Amino acid sequence: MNQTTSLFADRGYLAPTQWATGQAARALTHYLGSVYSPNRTTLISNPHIREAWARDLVQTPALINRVAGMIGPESGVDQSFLVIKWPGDQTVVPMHQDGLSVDYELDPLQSVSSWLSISDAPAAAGALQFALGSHRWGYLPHGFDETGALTAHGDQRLTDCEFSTVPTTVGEVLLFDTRLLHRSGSNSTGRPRIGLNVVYARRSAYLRGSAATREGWQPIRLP
Ligand SMILES: O=C(O)CCC(=O)C(=O)O
Repeated sequence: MNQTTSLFADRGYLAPTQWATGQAARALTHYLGSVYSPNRTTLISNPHIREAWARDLVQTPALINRVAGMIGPESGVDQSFLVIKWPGDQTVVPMHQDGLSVDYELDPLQSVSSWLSISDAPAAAGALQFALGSHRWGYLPHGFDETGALTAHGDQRLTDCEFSTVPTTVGEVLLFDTRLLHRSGSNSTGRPRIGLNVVYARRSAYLRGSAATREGWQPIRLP
């Protein structure tokens, strides 16, 4: 096992790498900051099937080459999710795992989660937080909270589980296990915090559900 593989196996995520140069990524920060309205938290499911910027982003060569190296070239996008936390936005994303919901479950060895930092995401802006090693607990029960957000519950280990904050800068991407518990806090800075979560999976990854029933499923095209 090389160092990268063993880090992924131990703590459940890889150190951030670049999906784009800061300059290219900042152009997208400005674009998204101008097209969406700052009235309330922006939450958009599967933008890659409707919007050109997201269609390009999920196919970014620097990202999909790594994904293909981890789960194989015959993979696709399972889902994407855009979150913009506007300045002073109190919204938090509760702890959850990306590889399951009521209607599907992904084999963690045939799927991988990613989170693309489309703006800087320091701790104060609501950076991603991981419960290191929690992927080894397997999938936990999930339900929807009062805001409609998917959240893990019903396991004693959730009560005292600790989260590590992983600040990122614009143009970086985090790759993590689809069982890794993660969450994010509010944005107390004066700038929007923009991130795109993309889950990649092989067609054969579906332990429940199938690629055919996933709204966002789309094969990746390697360069
Ligand atoms: O952007 C965030 O703050 C978290 C997004 C996330 O965890 C998800 O979409 O699964």
